[in-house]
Amino acid sequence: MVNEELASKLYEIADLLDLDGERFKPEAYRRAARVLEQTVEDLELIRREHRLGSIPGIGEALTKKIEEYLDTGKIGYLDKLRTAHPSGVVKLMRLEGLGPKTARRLWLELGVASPTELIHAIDEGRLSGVKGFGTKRIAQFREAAIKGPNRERIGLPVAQAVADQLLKDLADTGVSYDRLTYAGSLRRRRETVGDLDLLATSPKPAALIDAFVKLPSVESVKMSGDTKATVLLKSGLQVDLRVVAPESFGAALQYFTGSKDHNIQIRTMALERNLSINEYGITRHGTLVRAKEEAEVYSVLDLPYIRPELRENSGEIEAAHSGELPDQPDSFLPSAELHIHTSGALEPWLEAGRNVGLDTLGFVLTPGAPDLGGARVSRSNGTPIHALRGWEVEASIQSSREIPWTEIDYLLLRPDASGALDLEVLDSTAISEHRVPAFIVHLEELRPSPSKIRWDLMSQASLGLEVGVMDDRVTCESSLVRKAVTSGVRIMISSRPLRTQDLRRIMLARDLAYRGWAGRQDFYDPSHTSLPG
Ligand code: DGT
Ligand code: CA
Ligand code: CA
Repeated sequence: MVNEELASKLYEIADLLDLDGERFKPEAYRRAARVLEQTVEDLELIRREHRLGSIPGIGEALTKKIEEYLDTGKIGYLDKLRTAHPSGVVKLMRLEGLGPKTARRLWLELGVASPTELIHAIDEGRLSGVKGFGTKRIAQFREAAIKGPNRERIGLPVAQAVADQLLKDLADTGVSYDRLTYAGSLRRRRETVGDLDLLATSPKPAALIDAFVKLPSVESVKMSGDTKATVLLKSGLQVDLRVVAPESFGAALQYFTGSKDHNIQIRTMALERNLSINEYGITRHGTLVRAKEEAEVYSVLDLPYIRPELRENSGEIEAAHSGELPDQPDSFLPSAELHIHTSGALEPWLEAGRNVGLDTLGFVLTPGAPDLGGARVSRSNGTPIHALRGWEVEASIQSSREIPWTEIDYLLLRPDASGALDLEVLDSTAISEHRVPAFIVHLEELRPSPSKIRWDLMSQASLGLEVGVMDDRVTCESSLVRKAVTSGVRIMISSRPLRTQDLRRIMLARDLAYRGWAGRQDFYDPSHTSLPG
């Protein structure tokens, strides 16, 4: 998506200007980048209509750079900045916990110009005694330099599976703890996860840490202390475990869930009210009041609880303040899974669907698929569960004659074999005449990028968007969901199941959609629609 690509370029400019010690410009670029990230309309379109200047925070100089980027795919100013800085210093800046300001100090004050030089400087003791660099911080620098700038991120569903297994393994050791959960980007349902952050309370912290570092899935122990440990799993994923005091669990959970930007904004708000918030609790007039529950952090600021999925400092605090947060997903359970391809028996699917609380399952008709026959509602074993018949075709079909309209309950439309999604040639008249709900699916197959999705056409033709969670990744970014929702497009969540047990992923799909600001009314729910037949 061109908006996001450009935003990342602006962030890079801001970082490089920070490295130069510029004072106000970096923040101006970051502000503009954030605005672009949240702009629903494609920049190409805005530009064509000469409306770039009307985007808040985008002045004349930035307009020129945006136009340059749209025309040439480059920003000369950024290229100049890139060549003006030693690449090693840029790598320093990208290390975890460093950032441009620290990299600048290391570079100018100590002549350290790369991660390798940083390790040498630390080992020679050249950082000791330097203002602002305590022993702890220096140790973190060294660890970050060894790890290097680019850790690979893993897909949300994989991270969730690893975390579930880890929590189960820890429980199976029999070690005692009271609370144990994950925080960080996994809890925020970010599409990819850098590392896992576990948080616990326990009557015996040391025993819990000990059991944790000895789990069979642990490859090596990077750090192990009284209340905190960091390990590398055999799968390559890093996991931090922190054991905190029970009275501070809520504050710690809020702190380690992040995102960092959200927390900064929350703490700034607190300071304006003469409060200070950290991972232990809330301090008022010099007295620390611990926060056992996370919601206390928000209620002390007179805010409703903001769910982790939204904590990206992308308007959620303002929305909470004005009562405009999307409906919280705990109040609405997923009701349907419409994207099942199977050639096996139906009964195990219906059973599994019922177990995760679904009331409707949709089977995509293909040669060899099970015959639903007249059995539209299965009442065996209690709660009734509806079985629907779907049909999947390429969205670019120009003729709707091949679609067995009278036999199907809904339509799934996917990109064509080349990955293109051409909604202009879609026969939307036929779809609306047959009154069949239709959804765009398999967004993960879209090439080259989703920037060309015509939200206006989708909304006009009442096409819904599939937000799916597959085995190893998600079908689309939540930023795309946000654009869909803003354009009035409804969301159809799917666990993209290959096996019956995959149906459980539907919760993750719901959370991901919520992360894209989809509220209750934005979800497609077949039970609220009268079905034909
Ligand atoms: P990841 O692991 O890259 O997918 O993303 P996160 O958000 O899990 O980041 P991580 O693991 O570095 O830190 C977990 C949370 O801890 C983060 O979201 C906010 C909090 N946190 C960590 N370091 C800092 C920090 O230096 N300042 C602030 N304000 N919060 C931090
Ligand atoms: Ca993390
Ligand atoms: Ca971490």
